[in-house]
Amino acid sequence: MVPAPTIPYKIPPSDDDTKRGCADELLRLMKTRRSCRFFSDRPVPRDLIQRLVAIANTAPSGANRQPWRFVAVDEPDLKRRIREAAEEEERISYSERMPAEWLEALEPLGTDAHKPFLEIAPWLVVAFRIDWEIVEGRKYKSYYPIESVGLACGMFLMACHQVGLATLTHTPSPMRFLRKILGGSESEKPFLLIPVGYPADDCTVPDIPKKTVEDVLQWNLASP
Ligand code: IYR
Repeated sequence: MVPAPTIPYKIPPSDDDTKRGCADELLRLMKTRRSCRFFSDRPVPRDLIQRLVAIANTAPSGANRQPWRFVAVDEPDLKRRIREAAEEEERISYSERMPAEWLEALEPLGTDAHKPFLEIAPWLVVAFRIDWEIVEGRKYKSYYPIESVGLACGMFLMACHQVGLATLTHTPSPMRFLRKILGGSESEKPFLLIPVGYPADDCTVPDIPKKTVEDVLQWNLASP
């Protein structure tokens, strides 16, 4: 392949104080984002989901291959089948597959194998990771597919929150059932199941702390 032609890249100028104000405002908003496990059945229009996936689709990706596909599900029968299959896997996970240490780590979240939100949330957006694609008979491998689809999902979550929609990053494990139910080629692996909607009126979330920026940010060399 030859290098693509180039086009100018510019960002609208703003002064540092404007940037500080924007960053502080965005931080204030993002600090209010929580994983939601109690959804309302209030509908969310399909075109909003399309807009949010379009935002996810702007994510950077290995060799610009965009190794993701999002399947948006709102049909009640499909949601019911997804819930049933997820709960079946989760029952085994909670009772047999997850070691005691993992179960202990989940205790503060109060999760169990019961996943009614999979039927109640108006949309289940399933992100698939694409490992390769065949285009006009030629096979194109993905590069850094896990990182890439993770970035796209992160941008999707942030976009949902910005427009006022709640999400959950749900990973019923294993997730093979999602391809069986939703179809797709063997080059696609379920990556994340994201219920999207509004929190139920009586929704609560665990009161758990986050690390501070000082905890997670190192400037230059580690102190000895
Ligand atoms: N998939 C299970 C267990 C679970 C695992 C992790 I790591 C979490 O952060 C939360 C839950 C479930 O969804 O219940």
